[in-house]
Amino acid sequence: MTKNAKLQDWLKQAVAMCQPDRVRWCDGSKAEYDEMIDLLLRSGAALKLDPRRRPHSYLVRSDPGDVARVEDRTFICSEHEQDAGPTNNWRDPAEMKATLTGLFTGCMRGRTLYVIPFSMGPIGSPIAYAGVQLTDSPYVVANMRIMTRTGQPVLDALGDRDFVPCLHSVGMPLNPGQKDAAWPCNTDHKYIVHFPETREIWSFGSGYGGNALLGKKCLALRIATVMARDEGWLAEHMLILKLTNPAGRSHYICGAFPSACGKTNLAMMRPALAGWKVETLGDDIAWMRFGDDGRLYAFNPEAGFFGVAPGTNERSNPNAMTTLREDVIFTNCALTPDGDVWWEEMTDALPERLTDWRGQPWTRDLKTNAAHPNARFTVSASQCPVMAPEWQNPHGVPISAILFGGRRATVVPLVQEAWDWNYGTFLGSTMGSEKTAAATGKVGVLRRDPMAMLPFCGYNMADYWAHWLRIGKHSGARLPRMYLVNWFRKGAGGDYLWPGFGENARVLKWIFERCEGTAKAVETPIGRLPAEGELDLSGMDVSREDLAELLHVDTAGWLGDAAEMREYLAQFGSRVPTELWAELEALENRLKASA
Ligand code: OXD
Ligand code: MN
Repeated sequence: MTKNAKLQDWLKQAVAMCQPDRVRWCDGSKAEYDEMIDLLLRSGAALKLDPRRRPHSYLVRSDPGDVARVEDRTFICSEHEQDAGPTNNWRDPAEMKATLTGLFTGCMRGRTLYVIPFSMGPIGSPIAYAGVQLTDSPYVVANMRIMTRTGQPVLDALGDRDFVPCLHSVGMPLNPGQKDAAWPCNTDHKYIVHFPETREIWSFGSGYGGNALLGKKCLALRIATVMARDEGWLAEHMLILKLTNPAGRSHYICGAFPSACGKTNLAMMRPALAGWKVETLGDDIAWMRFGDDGRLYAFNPEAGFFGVAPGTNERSNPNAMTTLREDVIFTNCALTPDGDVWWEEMTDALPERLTDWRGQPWTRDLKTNAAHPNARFTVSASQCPVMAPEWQNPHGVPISAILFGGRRATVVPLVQEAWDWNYGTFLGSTMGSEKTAAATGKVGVLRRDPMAMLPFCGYNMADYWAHWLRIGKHSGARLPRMYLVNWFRKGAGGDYLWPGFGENARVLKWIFERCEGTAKAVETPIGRLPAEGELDLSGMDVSREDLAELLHVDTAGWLGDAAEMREYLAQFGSRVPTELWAELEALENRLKASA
């Protein structure tokens, strides 16, 4: 299987601590996947959807107390508290290890410990990284097979090299004869823990998404940000897309948006502009390194999509709907009477009757959510009809532009271009977004979410900004252009001013043409905005007033925002790079001069 000494030693220790009844090495095969599904069907966690409607697909219902990432139970245990910074939950690593050792001791009694070797990135790629997850959850095994590359080829490529150990348990041991829960978890003791110096992950008590599929947020973001800082690259919460114009020229674009702000929709967009084409390389995570030509090359370390289902439909994301036709694991969606899934906004008309995500009868007069707002689909990227053929390129693709975007009902215009890398880094560092249901907590509240990395940076956020600024000084760098975008601006009446989805191609077209040097911009105090007539609105129904509002520079709003940014940055004290203070001051001065 493997002669990797670290893996063998670690596994031996984990088995002694967790005391599983059995150990099973996962080979990543289809037969193994089917077996895991069978276990979920027999436990009552999953049900098979009608194969005539949704072939080879399953609906899993989680425990109602285990439905989203738990940011308040996510910890960065660096040696020094300052290295985790004020936006992370810090605990002393030795104390945390002692707590976790207590919790993990005997935690897999009555269960099987599965060993999942996985690769983030194409197996054997010089820029991929391996992890090994130990877990007692068949749901995790099945999902990891979709979301990562797994199995013996990973071990073969690993040889004796280092990997990230990822220990996971649902935290519910079984006594002899004890009946299992359909979705075992430990609602009262959840710990999603990262040790950045030793590059280890320990996760206890949750079986859901980013808490449990440890290759995703834990490895490919939190631990990878630390590796990227030390090795001079970037690990980012970004989609990667390829945009091709009618003449057949292409640019690759990355985009950072907080969870549940439409990254998957943008990555798979069907453009509203004739002749333009978007192809997908990734919808959630991008790793970027400099190539020999000084450009930043990005690749997607994942192999599947773990997307938010509610809001996905033939209008918002027709390519996702095609991707989801078969071979999908759905979690916490509603069930239709004819054995298919349903979620809010999937269809124009509300179904009359459903079974809701908790398994309760639902009728439309109830006015409750039938699917959980953070209901998800897990599906292989290879099923997406618009995957760019180069998405598995082991060296990645050269990035021309980076987008930063959040949900902002006010202030931030549809699009603005940064003059240079430092100002772009400033815009990314101070971006805000109204909170969504992807994590537990109050929806709708504005929070600063730097580069959409607030819950995903494995070290002090101020040091992370310094790292971005350092990347900008890389010798011989030919850096991407940077943009702040906002699809979510609302008018006085509370309606969205911009239709979004495929219409966002109009903004992408302007960005593409900026990269080509053919589109014009106007200078404003906040950046460069599309010059009059430069945004292609052909065939689009947007009023002059709405457009003016979308591209309006709200000086008072920005001055208010800048004051908030100042307060936000101040919490990081002396670690804030001086360049960011300088950018903020210059922005305020430009705004005041124009007021
Ligand atoms: C995700 C998230 O699951 O950001 O991608 O929450
Ligand atoms: Mn995400």
